[in-house]
This record gives sequence, C-alpha cells and structure tokens, in this order.
Amino acid sequence: LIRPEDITTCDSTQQMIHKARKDGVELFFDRAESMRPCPIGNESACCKHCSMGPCRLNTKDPYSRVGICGATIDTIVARNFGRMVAAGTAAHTDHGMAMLDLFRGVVEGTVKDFEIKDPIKLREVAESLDIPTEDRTTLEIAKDLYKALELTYTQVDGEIPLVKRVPAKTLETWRQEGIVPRGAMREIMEMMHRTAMGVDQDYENITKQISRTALADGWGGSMVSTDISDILFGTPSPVEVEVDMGVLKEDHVNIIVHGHEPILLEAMIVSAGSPSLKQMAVDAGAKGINLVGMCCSGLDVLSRHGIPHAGNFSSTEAVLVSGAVDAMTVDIQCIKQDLAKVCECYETVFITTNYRAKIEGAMHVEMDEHNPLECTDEIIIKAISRYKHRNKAIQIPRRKAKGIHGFSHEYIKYMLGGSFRSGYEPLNENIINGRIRGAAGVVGCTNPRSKQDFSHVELVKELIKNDILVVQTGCSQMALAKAGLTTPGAAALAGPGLAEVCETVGIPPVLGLGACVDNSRILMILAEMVKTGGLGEAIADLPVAGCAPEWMSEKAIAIGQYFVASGVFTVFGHTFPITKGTKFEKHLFEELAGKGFGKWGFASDPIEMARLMIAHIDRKRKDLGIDK
Ligand code: NFS
Ligand code: SF4
Repeated sequence: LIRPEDITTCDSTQQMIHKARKDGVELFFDRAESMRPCPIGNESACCKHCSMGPCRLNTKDPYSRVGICGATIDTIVARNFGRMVAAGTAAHTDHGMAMLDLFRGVVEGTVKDFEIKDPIKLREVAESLDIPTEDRTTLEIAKDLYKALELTYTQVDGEIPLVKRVPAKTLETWRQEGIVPRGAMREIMEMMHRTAMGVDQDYENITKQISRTALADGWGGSMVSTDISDILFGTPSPVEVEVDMGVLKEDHVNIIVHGHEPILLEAMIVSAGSPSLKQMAVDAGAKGINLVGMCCSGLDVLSRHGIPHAGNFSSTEAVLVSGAVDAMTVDIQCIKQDLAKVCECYETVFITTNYRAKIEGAMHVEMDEHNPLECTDEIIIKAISRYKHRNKAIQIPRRKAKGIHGFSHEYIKYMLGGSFRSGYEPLNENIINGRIRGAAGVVGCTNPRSKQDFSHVELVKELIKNDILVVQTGCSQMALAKAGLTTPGAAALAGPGLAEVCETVGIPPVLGLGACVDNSRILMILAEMVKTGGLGEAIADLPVAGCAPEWMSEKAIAIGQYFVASGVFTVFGHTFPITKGTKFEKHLFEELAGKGFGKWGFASDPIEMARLMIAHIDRKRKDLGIDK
C-alpha cells in the first residue's frame, strides 16, 4: 500500500487515511492506486461518437491510423476536448442559471427568504450593462437587470451582454475570429452538434467553437453567477477564517455542506441560528451547532461570512473518517458517489438537496428556494439525532490554520488605491516599476493521481518568491490556506518587491477570491488592469499567467480555455487530455498565441510550472518595454 505521506501533503488527510485503513474503509485514493488509467483514453485518442466505433488510434504514432469514418487524430482529440469544454461550460452556466432563478424569484416577490443584500453592486452591474439607474428604485433596476442577464443564456444572435466589460482590443480579436458568444445555450448546443459524427472535421474550426463556448462560461455563466451571488448574499470583503479539519468540534453537532450553489449554505446559516434548533442541539447534549463548508460551497460562505472550511476535494471522504461529522449535505458538482458508502461506514447522515443530483443510498431532502428553511431545518434535526446516537470512536485531526480570504475584485480596487483614489493604478504602477513582476492565478482542483496540495503550494511559493502576486480560487485556495500562506505574515516568503507592497497595503501575497465560478473575478481584474493603462491594450499584453496544477474536472478545462481565449498563458499540470505530437496540440500550445489569444502550457513539476509562467511574464514585460 502506498504511504499516506506520498498521497497527500495535507496532514489531516494523512491522519484520516491511516484511520480509514485501520477501519477497513476504502477511499478514492485506494482506487486511484488499483485502477490505472487507459493509455489511449488518457491521451484522448479514442472516439465513441457513433456505433461504427469505438475507434482507438495509436498514441505513439498518431497519424498511422484514422477512425472508421476517416476521422483523423486531430479531429478526434479536438472533438473530445470540445465536449469537455461543453460539459464544463454547461456546469457553470447551469449553476448560474439556478442563481438567476433565485434572483427572478426575489425580484418577482415569490422568494421571501432572500433579498437584495448589496444594492450598490446591483447598480454597478446594471451600469456596466448600460441599464439606467438614476432616480430608479432598486427593484426597478433589478427587473431590467434580470432581463439583461437572462440573455447570457437564451440569446440566439448577437453578443452576450457582459462582453461590454471586455477590453476593446481583446474583443476585436474575438470579433475577427467570429467567436464572440451569442448565448450560452446556443454555444453549448452548437459545440455538441459540431462534435457529433460527421460534422465539423477541421480541428482549427472546431477550436473556434471551443473558444466561443468557453467564453460563454467565463464572461457569461460564471460571471453572472458571481454577480448575482454578490447581489443576493453580499460582495465579499476580507475576513479572517479558520480552515482545515481541526474546525470540527467534538462537543458540537457538526454539519458539513459540500457542493457549489451558495443558497444551501446561506439557508443553513439561518436555520443554524434558530433558537429552537439550537435548544434542540443543547437538549441532545451538544454545546451547539457547528456549520462547516467544503469545496466551492464552503469557499462562497467563507468569503462572505467567515464560516470555517474543512478542506478541498480530495479531503471530502477523509473528513468523514473522523467520525465527528453528524451530517454531510451536498447539492451539485464534485460530489464523489462513494461519499454515500463512507457515510454509511461512520453512520453520518448523507443528504442530497438538489433535484439535479440524487445519489443512490443518500437521503434526499429537496431544497426549494421558495421555502428553503424547510430543507435546512430538517437537515439540522437529522444531524442532531445522529449526534445523540453517536457510537463511533471520534478522532478529529487537530490541525487548523487561520487566514484572510474574501478578496473580490471590487475590494482589491478599493484596498490598493485607498479611499482617496480607489483603482488599479497602484497595482499597474508597481508592476511597471518592477516591485511586482506580474500576477498569476493559481486555481483548480486536487486529484488523487497527483499528491494532494503539493503542486499548488510549491508553485505558489515559487511564484511569490519571484515577486509575482498570486490570486486564487477553488480547491487551490484551500490548499494554500491550510499551508498558512493566506496571512499577511506570508509576505516573509515573498520576494523583496512583492513583500514591500504587501506590507504597505497589509495584504497576504496570496489573495483568495472564492469559488471556481469566481474565476470571473480574475477576468475582471485583468480587464481593469488593461483599462487602467500602461500595460498594453489587450489582456494578451499583460504580464500575467494562470495555472491549474492538479486539475481533474471538465469544468477546469472550460476555465482554462476561457483564460486562453481571453489572452492568458495557462499551464495545466499532471496530465493533459490530448495526444502529443499532433497538429491540435501545436494549435493549442503555440498557434493560438499568434492570433492574439493566450495559449496552453503543460508541466508535471511545480517548479517547472513556475518557470514557464515566469518566463512568459518576463517576455510580456520585455514586449511592454518595462523590463529593467
Ligand atoms: Ni472547481 Fe469547485 Fe474543487 Fe475542482 Fe471541484 S470543488 S468548481 S472543479 S474539485 S476546484
Ligand atoms: Fe469511429 Fe468516426 Fe464513429 Fe468516431 S465518429 S466512433 S471515429 S467511426
């Protein structure tokens, strides 16, 4: 058996793997060991888009064979890649759609338990879409905004509304290529159509639709999701939070909320505050109710309300092994089916809440946004009852780390500029004068095929050491939070220029922006940097780079592609779903940059990832004439 220390650098998860082995409970790490990936599928060199196949091509000699229909390796890998982007985009846009449903309910008055919490953001978003705001009530503006944002999904012709935020030159590139998204539904539909048997069989043309679909995610579905979440639940501002499994409390009713739609945890917070439920917990012998987030759901409420967070994707089973979790409740995305089994082993109540995502063996308590507390009250009652009947040995890892999170792009603007001249000028100035070399987004999942957290942490350390400011989202943010790098004190690990800026402003060198849909906040930062001036005219001119070192989800591929199409050099780690030595590879990894986009990069080792990113940033600095 592989040693836990070789599986993960997360100490709590290591402890839980040891315990799981003692308890005879299988975790996904164990299956990752015993199930080797198929070498052909690993390079995406197979096609099963029709029943003449499946056709498997030779990854060692990719042009030696074609599919039965004649599809070449480039067609096959491009189509497979396109379908990953379609699936990832669908996930983010459907999540955004759920937020839009909620917003519509609030605007129409049919949803009473939520309200517009941030009318300032509402006005800003409306103004960014040229919706008149002067002398109008919040509700009037909200009604117009709803209609405008709905077009992000449903529009069949024209340009999605939020492209108004894209720097002019970047948008010009998209127009020239004919890839400005019309509406997300149309782009996803067309992507699926074009990748079906016998349709688009030119990898360059397929790539155009891949970009168009991905852009409908980044500047569409994800951005709408972030904006509406901020409007309804508040725009994040820095907050100190505790993370890691040590946030579980043995003498409390522990409830973990894992998934992606913020509404579940927002409603849980209200229920957990109810005096009668608190009393019920006390009557059961507990000191109180302890709400804890995981994955992106957790990041949403950590950023907004400082709710503690127990860990990232690779720790969602491990945390159950503690025996201290009375209920785990989930909604959509990144929820491993085997959580049901592990919950059963530890008698943890496992509850699905979304009609889209039921799991065999789980209890289903549906969340209805018109009456959300009915669902969350019931979850708490079930958790209290598990607490009362706890009969498993409990072993909670003692590790906890404190950090500052909740950096929205609005707050970054305010914080950098101070109250007198809020704006991105200070960031741009510090990049131009060389104190900050550039900026990097380090984001994305963890993956049992890659030592958990290791690449995230080593990469970020290397970047900040080289004076590169790091922004983060998703499971990556949690890796760095656990490692203690989201505190202002971490500036000690930064290079002298970055450290000076961090100390002056009082920020960590690693800024957590929230969940994966909040990668849209990174796009907004990039757009602001271009508009502020001095760093070129397009996003592709900026000295920035992105990385998802331990990615696993199709959503990550969609995100990577929208960053590439927006102009960012984007490095992925540990594996990449295309066949090496193909024209399609060359297209993604080299040629796109020549058309005014960014491009993809790949490396397995975090120091090598950093080297690629720094080299790109230095090249951009040189092009801008700010290398000294
Ligand atoms: Ni992002 Fe959130 Fe994590 Fe990966 Fe999954 S939780 S949306 S996909 S695993 S970062
Ligand atoms: Fe094979 Fe072509 Fe059918 Fe794909 S579409 S399975 S390559 S015959």
